[in-house]
Amino acid sequence: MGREKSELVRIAERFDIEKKLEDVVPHGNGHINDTYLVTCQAEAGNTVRYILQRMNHEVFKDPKGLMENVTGVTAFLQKKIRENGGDAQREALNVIPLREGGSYWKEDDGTFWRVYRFVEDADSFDVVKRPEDFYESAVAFGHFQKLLEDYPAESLHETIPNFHNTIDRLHNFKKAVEADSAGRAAQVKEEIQFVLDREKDCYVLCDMLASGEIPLRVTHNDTKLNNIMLDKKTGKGICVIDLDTVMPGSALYDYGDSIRFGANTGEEDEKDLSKISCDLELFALYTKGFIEGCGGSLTEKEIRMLPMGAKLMTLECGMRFLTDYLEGDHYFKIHRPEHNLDRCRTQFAMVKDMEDKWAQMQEIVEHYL
Ligand code: ADP
Ligand code: GN1
Ligand code: MG
Repeated sequence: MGREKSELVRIAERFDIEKKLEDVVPHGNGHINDTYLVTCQAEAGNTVRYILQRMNHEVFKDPKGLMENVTGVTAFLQKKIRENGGDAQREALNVIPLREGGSYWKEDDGTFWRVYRFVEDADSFDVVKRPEDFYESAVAFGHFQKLLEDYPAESLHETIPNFHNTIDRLHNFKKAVEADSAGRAAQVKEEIQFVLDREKDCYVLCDMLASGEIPLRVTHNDTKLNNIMLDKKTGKGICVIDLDTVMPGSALYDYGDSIRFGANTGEEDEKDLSKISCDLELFALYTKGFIEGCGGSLTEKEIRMLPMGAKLMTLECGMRFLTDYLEGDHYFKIHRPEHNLDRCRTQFAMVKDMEDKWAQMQEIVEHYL
């Protein structure tokens, strides 16, 4: 992250936070933004914490539009939470405005910054430690989508165009193979072939959305387990975070991306591929929780397609990691030279395992039809 603490303090103090700032430290394991935890002392003597984030404007080319989405969606969620008797300061993200007004700060160096209230007494996990946590995350992600059912979708900016357009991702992948700008293609022939063998799959969800067979909804689009805060006391999914990609999409994206990350028996960047598989118990638990959380809003076709959602989101993510590796690692943060390649390999191993378990996955889902 490489920023001086004094610089971070100066940026944080532009926002309407408690006056006595005590510390700013790097926080979390996101692949996109730079995240910091800000600790302040309130006048009453209690500690108040915030999240300071540098938005990645290479990834999100329109930070203004992005923040319009975030302020719109969080205000909408807060209103619904209040109407249902909930705590809107905790159950939705709260954007802390600038002292001078506005939801984000642009530094002279062209970087973009924002501050959220820190969701206290809650954890976000990088791996499933207890199956019930995964179940609760499913209920919360399903419910999140249900809450946004009547959000005015036309008002949302497309923060990353074609984000889960798997056909477009496939085209970009092929371009990256062709260009081979980092000179790495020869070294990953097997991985390239893995995608080419599954080209047809890449069309399935896009075609169904285009024909209207499955509906376009307002979705989160980045539903990995560390994008939800689980209440330390109750274990419930208290707050969905990382709202940068809330856009029109398919319920199958949200469901699928959670399975991709959380139902994997290994970590996203595990080097030992014998540790990677799709845990069918976790798959079944998440399926149950997500369908419940969606509160009856999923169509029969969507439920039938859940296994395909899981497989395609995993294939797509692996293809994105491989594309980034081929292009010289400019998109996802990496912490070692072959990090993106390792990530790609876990995703493809997960896809392969899902293919082997396809009949069982379908059987689990059919239970809900
Ligand atoms: P990225 O887009 O880089 O993934 P996130 O918004 O997901 O960034 O933030 C990274 C991590 O910081 C999250 O996984 C979570 O652990 C933590 N985090 C982010 N926002 C909050 C918040 N409001 N309260 C508590 N923790 C948060
Ligand atoms: C990124 O931002 P983060 O770390 O929650 C990425 C997702 C990928 C994920 C893979 C905006 O999520 O699409 O599925 O990494 N987010 C963006 O771990 O590209
Ligand atoms: Mg995140």
